[in-house]
Amino acid sequence: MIFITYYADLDNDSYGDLSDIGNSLCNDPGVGFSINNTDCNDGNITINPAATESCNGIDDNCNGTADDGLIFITYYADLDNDSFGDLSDIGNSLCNDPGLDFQLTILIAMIKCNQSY
Ligand SMILES: [Ca+2]
Ligand SMILES: [Ca+2]
Ligand SMILES: [Ca+2]
Ligand SMILES: [Ca+2]
Repeated sequence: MIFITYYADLDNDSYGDLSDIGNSLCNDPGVGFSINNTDCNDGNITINPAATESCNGIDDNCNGTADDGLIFITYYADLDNDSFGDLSDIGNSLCNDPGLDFQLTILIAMIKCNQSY
């Protein structure tokens, strides 16, 4: 008899639940189980070690860090939408473009000193 340790894989992404201690079985339990336990979110099929990290504040690829490997740019509030960021804003480092109301260039932010114009 060959016993293999199987781990619950509830989302069926082929990666077992990281928190599962596993069951040593001599028969393949089939769907819903995996021989690894590397899935950091076994309730979401798009989150597993093979996933591509996307900008969402979540650790998609289960390497322990959210949004790692993505390009972060510092954006500054631009409430009057004149494309010059607020000089007094300390800025936000973001991996996605927040759109209008923000401007990304620190040099431009330094030039603009009055957001009411
Ligand atoms: Ca899984
Ligand atoms: Ca998963
Ligand atoms: Ca990650
Ligand atoms: Ca992410």
